Amino acid sequence: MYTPKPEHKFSFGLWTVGSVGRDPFGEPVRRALSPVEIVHLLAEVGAWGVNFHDNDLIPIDATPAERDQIVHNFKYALAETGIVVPMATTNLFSDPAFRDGAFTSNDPRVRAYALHKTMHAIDLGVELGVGVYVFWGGREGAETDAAKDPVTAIKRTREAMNFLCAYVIDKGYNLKFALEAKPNEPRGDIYNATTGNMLAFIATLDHPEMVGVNPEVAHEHMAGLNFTHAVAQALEAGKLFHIDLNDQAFGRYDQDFRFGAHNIKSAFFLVKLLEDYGYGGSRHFDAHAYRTADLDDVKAFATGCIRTYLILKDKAAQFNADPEIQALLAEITADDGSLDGFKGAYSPQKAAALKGHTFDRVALGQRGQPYERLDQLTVELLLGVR
Ligand code: GLT
Ligand code: MN
Ligand code: MN
Repeated sequence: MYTPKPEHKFSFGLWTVGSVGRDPFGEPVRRALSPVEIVHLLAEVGAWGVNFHDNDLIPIDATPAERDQIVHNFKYALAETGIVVPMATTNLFSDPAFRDGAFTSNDPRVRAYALHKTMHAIDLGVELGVGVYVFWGGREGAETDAAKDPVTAIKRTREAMNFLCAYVIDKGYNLKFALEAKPNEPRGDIYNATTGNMLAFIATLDHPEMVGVNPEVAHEHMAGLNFTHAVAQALEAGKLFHIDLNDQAFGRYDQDFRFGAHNIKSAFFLVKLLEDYGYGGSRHFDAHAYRTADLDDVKAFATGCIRTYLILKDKAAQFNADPEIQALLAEITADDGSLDGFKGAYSPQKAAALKGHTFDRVALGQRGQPYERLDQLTVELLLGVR
């Protein structure tokens, strides 16, 4: 019943199941798996796709011959397993060259190098069949606003995105961009810190139709925000091109936990939103196993992400079919049609009639709503007693 199928579009980044468990305070705890080994691991747990940063696949200092060999081996593993590559991205944050950011660096040579590196990485992604290219800003932020004018940073980001959109158009690639916000890591203040910021920024680009968002659960939670609402805004705007699923306790360090590991209820409302609105993109798990995990436990982690999604998808269908829940929803949203004349588009007549209408404000304020009952039914459904 909770068996993953290709149509579910479950994907993982090479850096996710491949994480060696390094953190700011500790050394690796697991052996580094090769990209080929990771592809086989993902096939074993029933994933559909694998995503990568350019340097997850090809070391930054690889020779052209090494690159070709790696790509050849990777393609062979993909063909052997049937795993696809739906998304790729650029590592614009690990190398010391990017210590002051990439597209927003104060050093024009670094900004040019970031474009150079991204164009090569886009070529690589397209060679492997990706349809979505993600931009997570990494170090596009600041420790001190004395060093960089934030308006300049926005303008530099726009210039870079416009350049890269034009590159994709020029090359005739069938590729969409997805911008991923994160508020306060690895620098304390990152530009375009939330999905909402990204959506507003996209509207200012030369080719806004090519660019959407890649919201991540943990990143909105780090900002103390409701992730489902951020995703709803993106979905409603036709901008949800990709999604990074994981989990994160509010107020903690960047945890990248297994999907549903912490906030089951918000994970449920997220899955319900994605399924109710027929989101058709990747369900990408951008998460890491606990640092305590060994290889078997990494597989349990990956399987857990997938199973939790599928269980919650099933719970969403149960919610939509539950007579008591649906009766409550019908009661909550009931409309006797008596004010239909005021609905819809503006007209001066409608406005005048609405202004002249008498409302019983006290009666409006006396109506209670059974949201406690509804929420408790939701909790009981999630706890498996309905
Ligand atoms: C990094 C980051 C993620 C991004 C990845 C893509 S890398 O792990 O924390 O949220 O999605 O660059
Ligand atoms: Mn992410
Ligand atoms: Mn993250």
